[in-house]
Amino acid sequence: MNAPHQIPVGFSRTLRLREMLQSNQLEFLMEAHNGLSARIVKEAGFKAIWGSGLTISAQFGVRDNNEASWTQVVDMLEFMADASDLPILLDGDTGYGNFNNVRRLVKKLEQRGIAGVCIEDKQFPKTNSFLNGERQPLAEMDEFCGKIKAGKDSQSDPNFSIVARVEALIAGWGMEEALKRAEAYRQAGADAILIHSKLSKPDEILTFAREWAGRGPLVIVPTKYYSTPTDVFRQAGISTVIWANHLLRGAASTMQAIAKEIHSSETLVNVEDRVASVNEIFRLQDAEEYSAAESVYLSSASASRNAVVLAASRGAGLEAVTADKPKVMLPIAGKPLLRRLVEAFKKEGINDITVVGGYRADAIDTSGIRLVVNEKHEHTGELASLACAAKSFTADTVISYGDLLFRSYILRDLVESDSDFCVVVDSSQTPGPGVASTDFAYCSTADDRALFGQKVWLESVTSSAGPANLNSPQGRWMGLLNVRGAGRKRLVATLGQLQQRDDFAKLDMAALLNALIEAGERIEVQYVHGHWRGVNDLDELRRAGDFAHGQAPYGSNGSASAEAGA
Ligand code: SPV
Ligand code: MG
Repeated sequence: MNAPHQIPVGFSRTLRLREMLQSNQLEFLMEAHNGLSARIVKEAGFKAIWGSGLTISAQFGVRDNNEASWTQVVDMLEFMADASDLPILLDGDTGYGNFNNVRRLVKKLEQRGIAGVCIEDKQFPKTNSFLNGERQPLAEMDEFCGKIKAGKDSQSDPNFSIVARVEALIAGWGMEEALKRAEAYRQAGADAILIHSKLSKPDEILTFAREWAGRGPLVIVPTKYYSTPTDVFRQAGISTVIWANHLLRGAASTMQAIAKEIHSSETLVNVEDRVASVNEIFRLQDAEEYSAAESVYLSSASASRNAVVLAASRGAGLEAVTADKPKVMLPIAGKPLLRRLVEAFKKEGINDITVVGGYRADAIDTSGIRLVVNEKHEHTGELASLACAAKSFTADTVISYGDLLFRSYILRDLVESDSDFCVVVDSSQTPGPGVASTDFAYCSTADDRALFGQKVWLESVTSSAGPANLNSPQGRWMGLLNVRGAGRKRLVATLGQLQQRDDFAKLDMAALLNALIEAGERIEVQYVHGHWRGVNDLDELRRAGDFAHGQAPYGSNGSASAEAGA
């Protein structure tokens, strides 16, 4: 048979525990009492766990007298088995009843991935062995043999282990009785014998081991004779040592000290550096796996998303109404533009919203958003503002002008795009007198109903930084860009390269789109035909009010027809 350290972790937990019990070298089980401690035992390097009756009952705040029901114990074991892939040997007390209860226990433990159970020859309900030892009634030996047989007969995995615990020394019945019982339990089918002693010296255990003479694996619990060098157990031919309760005791003394300190000092400052960080708790809970799974399994609509809103400008052409506030705080049908935009994002489940303010940033309503300020807004353009929000690209991100009003399907369709970059282009807008010449979009194909389902790609956008090109564009870029997945990193890199340019302060979003295209990125175009408004002058501000009224829910004062026909 292989030595246990050669058993690959992928092997079943039952086999791993069985191998430990049977190996020629001394093995160790470490106590755990819940999922967190089970994880900690595994990380410390132990190969198996002792599911201690004392510590599981203590962490529930009840006594080690079967006050917690056996199903409550088994539920806790399930958390432990989930938190750690180590084999668990349950301290099953007396088996929680007669032979029939043991049969059901074994079945339930197997179903929950527990590797074995230790049952002791006392009477139900038991008392901890270190309390009133002499008054602890032992079970009748034959009856206990029946329990062992019943357990062995009911296991379906041949490697599930049943350890028989002899309490004769604890109850003061003497060595001869202990040896007699151990032999009977061995013959009844026990996979190992746990011989327990409450003396502060290992004398009883060593005598027992000598007399036992290797008839089967011996397990010990040196809680009381803890000062014995571990090599003494090795030389005595002990199979397995159980460190039975030390994590719970360590947790209790630490919790007592911390509770006392915080209570008396009324501050956390003295304890913060002496306790595990919150991040360490997240790590022990495997929070990282959750985030990874989220990106695989959450539908793109509900995955976490960010928005960055460019809102630094006062608005050329709006000076008359922006003396005390930036353009995004102008009320449209009674509600500021920015609030309408934030509501549109929230409706799409986009709750992490960074707004880059500049002019009169102090007047921006910051509820539900994170405000960052482009301090140099007077002398810089859109990309300088976007760079202020570079830290916000922690998830798929929608970058938006701050002065947009739009029908909700536009944002929904944009974030559902599976392209790394996607923009919305309004094919109803063409250059003309009184229309700003920037943001006109040249696309691989013009808008056409026959396009449905085919992808269209952006080829360039007119930018204040580039040569004017008004040769029949296919529409106007609305000021919405979605960046997803690996595209985020590439966008930040391109932005970084543009920052090296002398004219960076003057660059607009269109310059970024053009730089991405020049770098070989494919930017998907989603066409719309109206259904949105930008606000660049007083006339557009008035029309935005009409549009907003047309968007108001039925039954409110808005008219449903005002936005029709865009
Ligand atoms: C336990 O850990 O619950 C045990 C060992 O049974 S002892 O407390 O030493 O009895
Ligand atoms: Mg116990």
